[in-house]
Amino acid sequence: MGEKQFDAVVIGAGFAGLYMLHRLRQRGLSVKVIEAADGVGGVWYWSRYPGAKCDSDSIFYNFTFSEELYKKWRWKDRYASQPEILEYLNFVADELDLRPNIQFKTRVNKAKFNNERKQWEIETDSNETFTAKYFISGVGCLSTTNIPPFEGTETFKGEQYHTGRWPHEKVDFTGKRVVIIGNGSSGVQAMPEIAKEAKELTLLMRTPHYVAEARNKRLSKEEQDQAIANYAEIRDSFSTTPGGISMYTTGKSATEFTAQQQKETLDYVWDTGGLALGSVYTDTGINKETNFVVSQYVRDKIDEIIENPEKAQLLHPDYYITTKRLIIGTNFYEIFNEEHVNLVSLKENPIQGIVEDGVKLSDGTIECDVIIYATGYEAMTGSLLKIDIQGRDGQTIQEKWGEGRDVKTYLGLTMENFPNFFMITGPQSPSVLTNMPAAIEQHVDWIDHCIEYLETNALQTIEAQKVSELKWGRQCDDLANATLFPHTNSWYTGANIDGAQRGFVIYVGGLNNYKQICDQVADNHYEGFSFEKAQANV
Ligand code: NA7
Repeated sequence: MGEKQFDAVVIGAGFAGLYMLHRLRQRGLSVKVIEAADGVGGVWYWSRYPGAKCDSDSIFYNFTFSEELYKKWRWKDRYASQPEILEYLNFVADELDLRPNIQFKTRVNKAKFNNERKQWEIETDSNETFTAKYFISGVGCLSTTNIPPFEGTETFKGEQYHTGRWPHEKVDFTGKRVVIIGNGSSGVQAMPEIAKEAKELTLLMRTPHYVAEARNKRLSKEEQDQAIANYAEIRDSFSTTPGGISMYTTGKSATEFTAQQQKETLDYVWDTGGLALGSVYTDTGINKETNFVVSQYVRDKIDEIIENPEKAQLLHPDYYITTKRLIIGTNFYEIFNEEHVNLVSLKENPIQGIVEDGVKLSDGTIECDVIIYATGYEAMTGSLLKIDIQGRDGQTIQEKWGEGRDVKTYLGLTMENFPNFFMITGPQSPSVLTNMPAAIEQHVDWIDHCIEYLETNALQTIEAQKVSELKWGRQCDDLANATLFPHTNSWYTGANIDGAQRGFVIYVGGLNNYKQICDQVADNHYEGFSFEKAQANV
């Protein structure tokens, strides 16, 4: 066993795992990070599809825990592309010298809490067993790809790709007929790039979505300097705003403005770009009247941009805007004015299966050379459920969470029966509704302080009480039920996957409020948790 025994084992070398490693190592603990890929980056290692970008403004999409580290990095674009984010995470790994503690090309298959030794035993696909007092998941909430079980995929003679598992080599679409299934963020970002090369591009669309203009651009030297000078404000926004990012807002409901004022404001937001369509009014997520104003604005924009009224109509979303992740894109609606870009609504014409020369729909086959599955992820719980994690008495997460939506956690960070196990960006935390690095810094800092508390008080384990889980679950549900979120089928509810269990598993009260709750729990000596004391050596 020797060197395979650690104080802490962390799964994943994305934003979460890298920062967790840094913090625990600074605390003097021995740490091993286990990562399936052969490099750092997490989701940004895998999602290499053309056009892949982050939808948070780049200057917020980084760590802020170290002023020195923050000031050494300059983003090139307003929205960072996947290669640039991967470069950033490699820069962080190098600056903090993190690689020696990371074991790459290794996947955690199983983890079991040994109640006698009060240790986690973690097994990998390389047939190694690691033991650790603390076991921490940094697997991410959008990392296990969803490929719908279409019949006949193995019979297709052309190329097939999932956006979240894109090859490292460039895929050449020149002269090819391409079919893309899915128009979430990945499909919307990829299509305009693929349309530049492909002979024909056809979107198979199940649900039309709201796409706001990104207005991406190169950052000037002055803008980069300004971002660096604004370090304190940017760091502050991580903990004082609901989304861990400063965004434009009127600070009011749309109902407080005249129709003309609404139009002027929304024009401004559309022209300046980004996710501000979601933040411009304070009640878009809870007030149907405001929601309609913003939703209708986008539908009108679609009609304005797309020349063919039938296509425009097919692209009209009809759910409450922001109850699915708002998509930001560049020239997405515009490409439907190009002759070689086609749109098929699956509502009237569902997919029957994949055949050797294309995709078979109920009214015929669309022949193609390439199929792209931009069909998203088993969001929130998929990656944790893929691992056989057994807590006390062999209870598994699968048993605890049912099919994955009957989630029970305390603060989205811990669970009853799973001592010393922590989840970064777990379900029932606010993370997916926020600027991820902000949520990750908050989670990691809380876990790190919790471990410090255990170590300084000679405590062997910490474990959520059942009653705390019940109360937290109720708090999450009550908050969600006061919003429009549960009205919409989305990956927030698990409804993106056919036949999957439904359930809304996100804390919607905002990162700022969530942080206060977590801090209060810690200040009250980890209220709602139980502890076991370390046995004194006799
Ligand atoms: P998303 O946002 O989950 O989008 C997946 C898309 O694939 C969406 O349009 C789905 O339609 C569609 N889909 C999924 N399953 C099927 C089947 N069986 N048939 C047809 N179409 C299907 O994933 P992305 O990768 O684009 O983005 C994920 C997140 O990453 C994003 O929100 C950002 O936060 C970054 P649906 O809407 O479910 O009807």
